[in-house]
Amino acid sequence: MTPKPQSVPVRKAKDYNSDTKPVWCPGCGDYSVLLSIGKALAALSLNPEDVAVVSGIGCSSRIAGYTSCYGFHGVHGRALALGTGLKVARPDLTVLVAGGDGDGFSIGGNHFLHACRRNPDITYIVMDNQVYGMTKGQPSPTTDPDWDSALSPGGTGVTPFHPLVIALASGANFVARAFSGDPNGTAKILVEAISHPGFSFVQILSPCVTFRPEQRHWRDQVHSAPVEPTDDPARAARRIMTDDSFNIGVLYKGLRDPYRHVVGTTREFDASLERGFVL
Ligand SMILES: Cc1ncc(C[n+]2csc(CCOP(=O)(O)OP(=O)(O)O)c2C)c(N)n1
Ligand code: SF4
Repeated sequence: MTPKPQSVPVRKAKDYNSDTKPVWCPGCGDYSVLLSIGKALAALSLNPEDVAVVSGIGCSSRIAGYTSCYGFHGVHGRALALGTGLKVARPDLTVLVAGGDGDGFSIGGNHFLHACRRNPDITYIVMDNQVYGMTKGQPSPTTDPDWDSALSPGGTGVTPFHPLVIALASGANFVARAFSGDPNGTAKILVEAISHPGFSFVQILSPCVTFRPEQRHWRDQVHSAPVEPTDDPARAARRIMTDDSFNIGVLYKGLRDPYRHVVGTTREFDASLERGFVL
């Protein structure tokens, strides 16, 4: 007798929403990012209890509480440290780390470099709005130098951080740029990011309509990347350095093996060391 095929539960994006209603401003790009994450997890048929969403602090970092997956709303800038530790302890979980450009590239910048370098099999989603939304509009590392605002009169004059290139130089194994206003396109990129081994970094241009209302025009500026992703980090970096910052798509897919913690290889703790430090 032919065995009956196992039925896989068909899930929809909304099955990954928690009962907590988001408090983002109407029109904030982060609503669509939440939708895209749900669509990606549904496309991958992942059970919510097999996924953890880890975040830091910021408007965008609230996302961890808005999914029905395990959520860890951590401290400012430390989401990648938490997410890396979780993946090492529970390699069976799909770990998504999510937050903003302030959380990830200012206070969390050091963790960003070393997460790329360590290459744990996690996906890092940064909702980049080039501003600190939660604390009322200070410039972030990705803000243009001439952005004139009440909190930065005349602009900062400081060269912006280039997260995609820095990720490549630090060893990230997958690099992509997405736009929150295209939830289906973003979901497709997230499916690829989650499925690719190692550290996957997805920068999602996600407008802050309150402090950067001009970002509503991103919709007219974004366009598909004109080339296929490469596995050559130097080529990817050159392309990204010379694009117009609105190229959307998977830009780099590397071949590095992800970090794996091999249980049982840690050396026995040498008690004589501890005795040496006794006062
Ligand atoms: C240690 C610490 N320093 C500063 C803050 C204040 N703070 C909260 S959120 C935030 C920036 C958030 O910006 P971003 O990560 O870009 O997120 P957005 O709100 O724009 O989504 C800052 C500086 C804090 N909560 N903790
Ligand atoms: S302040 Fe900006 S980033 Fe924060 S919820 Fe409002 S629109 Fe979104």
